[in-house]
Amino acid sequence: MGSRLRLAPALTALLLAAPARALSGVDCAAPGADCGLRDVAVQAGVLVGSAAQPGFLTGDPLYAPALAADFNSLTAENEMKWQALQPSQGHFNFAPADALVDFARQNAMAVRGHTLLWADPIRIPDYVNATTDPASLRGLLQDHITTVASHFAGEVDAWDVVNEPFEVTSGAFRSNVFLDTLGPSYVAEAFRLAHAADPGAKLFLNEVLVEFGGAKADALRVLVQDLLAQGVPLHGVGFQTHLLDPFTQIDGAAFEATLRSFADLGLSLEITEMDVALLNSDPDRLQRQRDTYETMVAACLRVAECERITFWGFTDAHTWIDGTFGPGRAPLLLDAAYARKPAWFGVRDALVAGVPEPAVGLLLAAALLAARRRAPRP
Ligand code: 9MR
Repeated sequence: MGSRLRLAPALTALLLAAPARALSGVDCAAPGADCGLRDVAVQAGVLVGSAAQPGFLTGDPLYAPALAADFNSLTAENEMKWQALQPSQGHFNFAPADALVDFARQNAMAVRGHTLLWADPIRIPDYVNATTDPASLRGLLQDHITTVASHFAGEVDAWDVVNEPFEVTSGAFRSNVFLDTLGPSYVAEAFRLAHAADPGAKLFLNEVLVEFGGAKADALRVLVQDLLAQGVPLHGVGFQTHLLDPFTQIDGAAFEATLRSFADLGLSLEITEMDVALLNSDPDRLQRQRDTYETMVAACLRVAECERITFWGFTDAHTWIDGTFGPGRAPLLLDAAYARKPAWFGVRDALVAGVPEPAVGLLLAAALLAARRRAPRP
């Protein structure tokens, strides 16, 4: 990795707000250094994040300290979704999401907003699904996005504005009340509303199963180009990176090529929801999982526009994979007792390899850039 600077505005903001917490003062690339992932990441010039749930912050004594030790960015796993924030029309409940934002602030973490619009019928409240009059539906969209993005303005540095607009395994738009009522332009409308409510936030399109190229990634690129050509305020693409081992072919070069193809359009990129579910009893599976994490993180670090890596949780004690695929898939970086797995070391090693020499040069540059103020985005 060369000496390119890769300082997301959110990272510089952290350095400005809490330099002592944001910087460990230890050279994490030195042999034997004992650093949390966040300390290595800041020296590599990226943010490293986790999805989190507020119930575990209070209900599991090991959870909060482990979250704060390794991560300098946080995503609400569920609490910023429409269903959670506005379960019935006009009644907003911000308390659980605000608890996560408070935790992030106390621990010098950035916050990713997830997500203003995940329009799948089972992910959206019934009163929205039932609104098939275009003007009324537009009104709901405007109310929701404006209220939510305004509420979190200044706290959330990046929003997944639209999550998973496509079918899971193809580049066809997924049917939902917005597509069916307003047509595909609902995507552009959501971005414009988000930008009007929080002009300082980076706005992302977030998709699944586009990491290694192919027809769905091609379709996403076409959609992105189309939005940019219309002047839609779209600033980034999120690669969810939910991987299954061993059925997914992990190809770091293909991931890098995909990232570059979007970077070439002038976009920021992030890994937004990474986990690697184990599916068999191969004795080497923890090592393979480590390799998968290392390969994907290293690919992100090779692309200057790839600014943040977020995992979909951090301990095998709490993962959506158990509920969806059954127990025993152990997809995350720490085991259920919060001990570091080989996967943790795979991420650490990829981050260490991404620290430019000498690290101090990056830190000085960070301090300079920290003076830059958060300005509205085009
Ligand atoms: O992990 C999340 C799980 O707890 C929720 O029940 C589910 C539905 O809201 O969403 C899961 O997170 C998803 C994310 O929001 C979007 N990409 C896929 C994630 C895993 O399903």
